[in-house]
Amino acid sequence: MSLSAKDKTVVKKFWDKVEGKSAEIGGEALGRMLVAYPQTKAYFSHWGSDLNPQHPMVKKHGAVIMGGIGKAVKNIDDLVRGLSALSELHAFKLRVDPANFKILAHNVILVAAMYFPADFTPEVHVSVDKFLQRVALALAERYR
Ligand code: HNI
Repeated sequence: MSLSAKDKTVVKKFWDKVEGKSAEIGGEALGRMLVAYPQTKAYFSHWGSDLNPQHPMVKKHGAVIMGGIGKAVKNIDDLVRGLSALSELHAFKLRVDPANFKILAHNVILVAAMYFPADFTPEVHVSVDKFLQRVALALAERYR
């Protein structure tokens, strides 16, 4: 399932569109993940017990996560290397179950589509989905 040259072009172009709204999109994606997949809340319990999507830390961290996605776009030709430090952090320090990367990827693509419905053509959908699955895989790389 490697990314084709066309996938990479499509992802970069869509990211150029999305980047300006990425903090908002990330906050909403993270907030939705915590509501729709409540098992993911366990990792953020240090932010307090009332982890609703409006929580300022959720909004703030949404921007941080999208910074990670932006880094992935920049390293699209070698995601494993580009995301290696982030993978190590999630594996050994944060101890996030890597199954959750796919769950967050799903929420990110969903919210990006909500924000940019006209740009989110089937062609964009397939390439961005492939890209985010590769990001999830690259983030799981150091779990061994
Ligand atoms: Ni994640 C911290 C990027 C998925 C739980 N995460 C980060 C940071 C980045 C980041 C960037 C900040 C690193 C630093 O401080 O140097 N995370 C990403 C990306 C994805 C992802 C790109 C997937 C697309 N993280 C997840 C998932 C979970 C998760 C799925 C849990 C369900 N991440 C965390 C936690 C932290 C974190 C917890 C630390 C939060 C804190 O308190 O600062």
